[in-house]
Amino acid sequence: VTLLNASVASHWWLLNIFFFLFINFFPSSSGSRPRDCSDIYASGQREDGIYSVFPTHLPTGFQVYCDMTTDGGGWTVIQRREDGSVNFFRGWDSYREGFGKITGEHWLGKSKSHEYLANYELRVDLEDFENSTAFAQYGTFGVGLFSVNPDDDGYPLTIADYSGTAGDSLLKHNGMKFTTKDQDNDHSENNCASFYHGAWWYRNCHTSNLNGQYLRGQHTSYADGIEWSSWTGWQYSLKFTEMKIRPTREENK
Ligand SMILES: [Ca+2]
Repeated sequence: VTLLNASVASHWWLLNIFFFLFINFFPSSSGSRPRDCSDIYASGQREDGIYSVFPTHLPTGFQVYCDMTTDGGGWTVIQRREDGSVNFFRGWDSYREGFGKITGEHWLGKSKSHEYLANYELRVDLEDFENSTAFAQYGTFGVGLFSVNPDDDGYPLTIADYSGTAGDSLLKHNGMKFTTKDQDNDHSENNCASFYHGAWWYRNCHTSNLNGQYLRGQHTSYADGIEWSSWTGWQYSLKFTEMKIRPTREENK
């Protein structure tokens, strides 16, 4: 009996410690939880890794990878390529719901990310096979911002205010809807996603194709790899890409 009581007591003690940590991890008198990595950064976390977020439109929450070290941290990663282990040549439903592993290659999913994209900025980190790095940053980024039903509307891209070292390869996609191999929303007579083996906010067709095939550097085919044309042209498939979002400074708490 004594042993049992001691066990219960120690567990109660542990529970209280846990509760204390939980409350302090998400400091808020209203009990609100982090909507994204920026909120988690503001609560004091400084390590890259997996965290749970609870955007208002998905209160049950889900896991994301947070970049807490690049350019002030607080970035929620929405796309990563790094080794070709995940097939990115997928259809509309996959790109809506997301796929891959949060710790590795993945696409977070537009249904998870679109509603908190108002007043967000986008950073795109790139690396080639000579280990050179570059980045492109956009002060305005949104998907389906002005859509009553973003999925029906094709998740149109809002993008503006470029800065960085990789050059801009996304502004020409401003206003374009997302196209996958099974849903053609582009301005080409073909399906750009099928033609360039990707899924993107294609126009007719692209200056960037970060969901293209993992072709490992120079390739003889045209524009169907992981391309960022202003940095490495249309026949060089990048080794590493990461797209990440963060509230713009005016919106930062
Ligand atoms: Ca078309």
